[in-house]
Amino acid sequence: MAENDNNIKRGALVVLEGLDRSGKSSQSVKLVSFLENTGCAAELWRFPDRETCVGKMISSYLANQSQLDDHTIHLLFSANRWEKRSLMEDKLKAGITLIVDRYSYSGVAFSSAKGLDFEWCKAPESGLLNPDLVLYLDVPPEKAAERGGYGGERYERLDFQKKVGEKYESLRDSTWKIVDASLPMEEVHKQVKEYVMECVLSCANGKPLTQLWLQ
Ligand code: DGP
Repeated sequence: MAENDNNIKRGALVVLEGLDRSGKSSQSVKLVSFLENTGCAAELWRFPDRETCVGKMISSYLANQSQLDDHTIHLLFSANRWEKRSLMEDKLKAGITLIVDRYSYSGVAFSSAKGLDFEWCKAPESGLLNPDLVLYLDVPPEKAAERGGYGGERYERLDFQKKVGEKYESLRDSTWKIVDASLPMEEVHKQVKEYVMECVLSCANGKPLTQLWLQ
């Protein structure tokens, strides 16, 4: 599949970000089945990956079953992405598109919303794979809080989610695609799949794989 390191024909790394209950997980599932139906190899990934040893520690923390220092849990979330980095690279190079529900941007937004230094939060993410597309599902925190199941985990508090939203704004750049996630699910899906198809085609034609936040 590789032509050379700078211009490889490969799968796309697509990341969905947004507040808790913004609809990322539902849209990720719909996207993967849409891509599969069009004959495009795709897999659904999510971070944190709660199946690994590190992921189990994160899961216990999120369920308020364990307490950890804010810096420590930040580094665990990052380690959880690092432990999957080489597998992600192999899949992309094998032509598989990865639809990833949360990535490094969640890491920085959630931890800096707790008061940790923004640049410190970015540092351990540097060198992970750079997404080809970041889709931000934009929903007012009040509306997200009305959605089913809210409040079950550590970070699902309205005041905190408002801060997370502000941090996401600081992280956004002009390449992010912002989707109004207050719209009906099918309307959101329509917009999301248009962005994704364009991205998938450009990666299939050959695009360098780059690293996140390297100077
Ligand atoms: P989810 O499985 O997508 O519902 O995510 C679980 C919670 O963890 C959610 O409130 C967002 C938060 N989260 C996800 N990734 C990170 C991260 O890297 N760092 C921190 N501090 N929180 C994260």
